[in-house]
Formats: sequence, C-alpha cells, structure tokens
Amino acid sequence: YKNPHYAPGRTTMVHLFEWKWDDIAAECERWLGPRGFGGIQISPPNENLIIWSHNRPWWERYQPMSYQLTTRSGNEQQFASMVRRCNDAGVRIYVDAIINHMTGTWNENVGTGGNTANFGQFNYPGVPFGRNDFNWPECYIEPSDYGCCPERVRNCQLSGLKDLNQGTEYVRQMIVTFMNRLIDMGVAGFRIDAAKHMWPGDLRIIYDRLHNLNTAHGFPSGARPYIYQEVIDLGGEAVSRDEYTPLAAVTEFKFGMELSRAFQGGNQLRWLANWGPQWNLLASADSLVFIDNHDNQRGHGAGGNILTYKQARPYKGAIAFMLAHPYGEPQLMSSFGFQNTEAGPPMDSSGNLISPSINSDNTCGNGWICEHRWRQIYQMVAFRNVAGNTNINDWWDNGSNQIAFCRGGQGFIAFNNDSWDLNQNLQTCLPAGRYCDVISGSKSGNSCTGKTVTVGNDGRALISVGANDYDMMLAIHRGPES
Ligand code: ARE
Ligand code: CA
Repeated sequence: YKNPHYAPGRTTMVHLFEWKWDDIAAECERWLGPRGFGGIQISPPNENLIIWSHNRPWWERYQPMSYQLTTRSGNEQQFASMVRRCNDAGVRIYVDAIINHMTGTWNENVGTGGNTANFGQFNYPGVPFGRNDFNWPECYIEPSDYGCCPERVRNCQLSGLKDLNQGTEYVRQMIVTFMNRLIDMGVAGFRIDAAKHMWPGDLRIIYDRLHNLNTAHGFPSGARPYIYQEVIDLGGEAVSRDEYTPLAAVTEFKFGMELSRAFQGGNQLRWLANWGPQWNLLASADSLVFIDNHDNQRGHGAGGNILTYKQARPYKGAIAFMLAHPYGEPQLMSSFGFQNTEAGPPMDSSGNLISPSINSDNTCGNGWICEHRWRQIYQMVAFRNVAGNTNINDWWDNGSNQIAFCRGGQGFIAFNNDSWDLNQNLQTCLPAGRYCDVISGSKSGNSCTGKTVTVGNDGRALISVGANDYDMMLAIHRGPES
C-alpha cells in the first residue's frame, strides 16, 4: 500500500482541491500529463450534505450523506470519464475517502445526490446506515482527549460528526464496496481522512479486502492501491503515527511545519543538511509530504505558521526544497483564493462550481490559484522526475541560509535565504555545458528566458542568486528543458 504506482518517470501528485471532474480531465490532457505530473488527489467524490447556512463552505464535502458518486464536482459518469482520461494521459487519481463518519446534526438535510437523512435517528437511507452502525453512546472528542485517551479519539465524534463503527462487519462491507467500486473504475489509491480516529486493526481488515488496481487502466497485475492515512502527529499525543505505518503510508505534518519555519527565516537553511528521519520525520518510504494542505493553509487541523500561496516567495522556496530533496512522496497543494477560512470555492448563486479559466501565461483565473501552474513549481516537478532515485551529494552551505546540493549527476539546486547575495563557484555534478535555470525562466528553442549557467569541465559553475532576486533559488538539470 506504499507504492503510488505512478506511470514510469513520474514522481509528484497535486491536490486539485474542489475541482470539477470535467475540468480535471481536461487538466490531465492539456497540462498535467504533458508536464510529467504523477497523480491528483481529488476532493471527496461521494454525496455530501448541502450546507447553505454557511454559504456552501468547502468543508461540507467532509460530511458524507451516502457513497453515491454525485457532488458539486460531477456525477458518476463524469467521474468515470475523468479517471479514464487521466490514466490515458499517464496521470493517476487518488480519492479522499471519508470513512470515519457521516454528517453532523443540521437543520438542512438534503445531499448533493438528493438523498435525505434523519440525523436524530442516525438514519442515512442512501447507504443505508442506521443507529447500530455508529459508536454508541455518543460522545464528543475534547481537545484534552488527544493527550490521554485513544479510545475516545477513536470512538467519539470528531467535531460532532456521527462516528461510524468500523468494528462491525456491515459497516466494513459498505466501506469496502465503496472503495472497490472506485478501484474498479481505475483509481490508484486513497487518502484516508481522519485515520487517527479509526482503529488500526479495523483499517487493516478494510485494506486487505480491497481489489488490486485495474489492469485495464494500465496498472501492473497484482498492484495494491496506494494508501496514505491522515494522521496528524506532531508528537506528544496518545495516538501515534507509528501505529499506522505498519498498515500503509502516513501524512507527515512535521515536514511542512519545519520547512515553513525554515523558509520564513525561523531556522537556518544549513540545518537542512540532514533533512529526513534525523529531524524525527517518518521513514521516507512511509511518508506522504507537503508544505500546506487544505486544512492548515486556512488554520484548520494543526501546525501553526504554515506557508501558503499567500507568502509566494518563501512558499516557492519551500516547495522547491521539497521537490529537489529525495525524501518522501511529495504532494502539491492547488488552491482557490480565499479571504475567510470557511469560504467555499468559486461558485455561482445556485452553488454550482465555476471552472478555472486559463490565462495566456498558463496561470489560472476565476478565483483559482493553480500553484501547480506556477513556473517555479511545475519546472521543479520536472527536476524531480529527472533526479529519479538519486541521492543528495556535494552539499554546500555558507554556515547560514545559503545552501546548494546535487542529485547524482542529474540536477543541481542552490538557495539563498540570506539578506546578502550568493556568488559562489560551486560543484554542480553536471556535464560541461550551458544550462538554463528552470526557476527564473525556461528554454524556448535554443534561447533561455532566465539565467544561464555555464558548467566547466570540472563540473563547477559560477552560481548567483541575489538577495533581491525575484526567487530565492536556482535549479539546473539534465534533459531538454534545462
Ligand atoms: C464542520 C464545522 C464544525 C461542525 C462540524 C460538524 O466546522 O463546527 O461541528 O462541521 O457539523 C473539515 C473541517 C471541519 C468541519 C468538517 C466537517 O476542518 O471544520 O467541521 O470538515 O464538515 C483533527 C483530526 C483530523 C481533521 C482535523 C480538521 O484529527 O483528521 O481535525 N482533518 C480531516 C480533514 C478535514 C475535515 C475532517 C478531517 C473531517 O482534513 O478537512 O474537517 O472529515 C490536534 C490533533 C489533530 C486534530 C487537530 C484539530 O492537532 O492532533 O488530530 O485534527 O488538533 O482538532
Ligand atoms: Ca471514529
């Protein structure tokens, strides 16, 4: 369950938060496939409660009404077509699976697929679930429970969301049927939402009943779904990430927290020389990593001061470090713009999602940020693909916030987060020649729109990153784009 089964040569997934299935299919064909992206985490595809009393917040999708595949993102037929078109473009689909709970209690009770529910009775006819399928008597997770009481974290309600009992055979069957239907339609794996709030033993039973990935969608025979479990573990809680790594991969929230700190100047970049498990991060093979996610970019979940698109310069620095460094399976966030933390995605007055528009410079409009279309980000995806499974070598630092390293003989990157210029003759580990910096520009024909780096026969080159340059890093690699 720890292999994403990307198409050959691909390494990175992007969370297209709240995108519509038709738009994702188009994005696979026009952008993600050609640019070498490996996969997409999609928003939950199953029916959710419509919450007009909060003006259709983004978080309504975390309140399941049934496992029918109808949401604001599209219906089942559109979902199937998206998975087919993306797999054909070499881009895998990973589903955000909400299997810990159903909805909270609300006055509104109609779902995106037209199902209703009786919250007082714990009755969800669209599945169907009834009172016996939930943990009982009901209790609510208090902040202090995280420190003391694993059974309350697992068996009580997270934010008042009705807590399914995965210990019962019927509940497991409904969940497994839902997930297997998605696998048969060609998805490559799952994010397990709120995994901390389910018993590892129950999850193991569920995972072991999942089908192999669908060979008609290009997966090798016998391939197991990729599973990454959302467990927020910053240390010091009664439930630990280590209870989940024997099952499948785990989201490593310390990763984005520490890199956000460092790239905001709260820690010198030179300390990143031993980035990885020595920082008390999970083993690399167990770890799904990101700078920000849909929760902590807006202050939900955990993690404090997380970099997002709103602090673009240090954010791009942290993303570049994530993609240049071999640790973990990286995930990019692709956001819609927001001012307040509840606001839903761009929508019309009926609540229909508005598609992103695509500008002539490849960026998005209509309220969508599309970080995955920022040059400094998508060209680092290509860098990571070229670097492959090489290790870091020839680390250099200035004892402060200027660092540089090679990835085998495939790529070289330098960062300058000091307030003075970086001008150094450094080992790039690349064959002699002229390279085009993929951060400040790109190659068009034989010319380079950004900085050019000339590598000598000894592999060394003069590397310059000014303190006031638009970006704090410079990256070159082998292959046609650089
Ligand atoms: C909404 C309203 C609530 C209301 C509830 C029920 O905001 O006021 O009571 O509905 O009607 C998201 C939003 C929630 C939202 C929910 C349902 O973030 O605000 O509630 O959707 O619509 C814990 C969990 C972790 C969880 C985070 C948010 O452990 O699993 O909280 N993250 C996932 C998703 C979220 C989603 C859910 C789970 C629910 O990524 O987007 O919620 O499906 C410590 C602990 C952490 C804990 C953290 C915050 O750090 O270590 O484990 O995270 O505190 O409590
Ligand atoms: Ca639970």
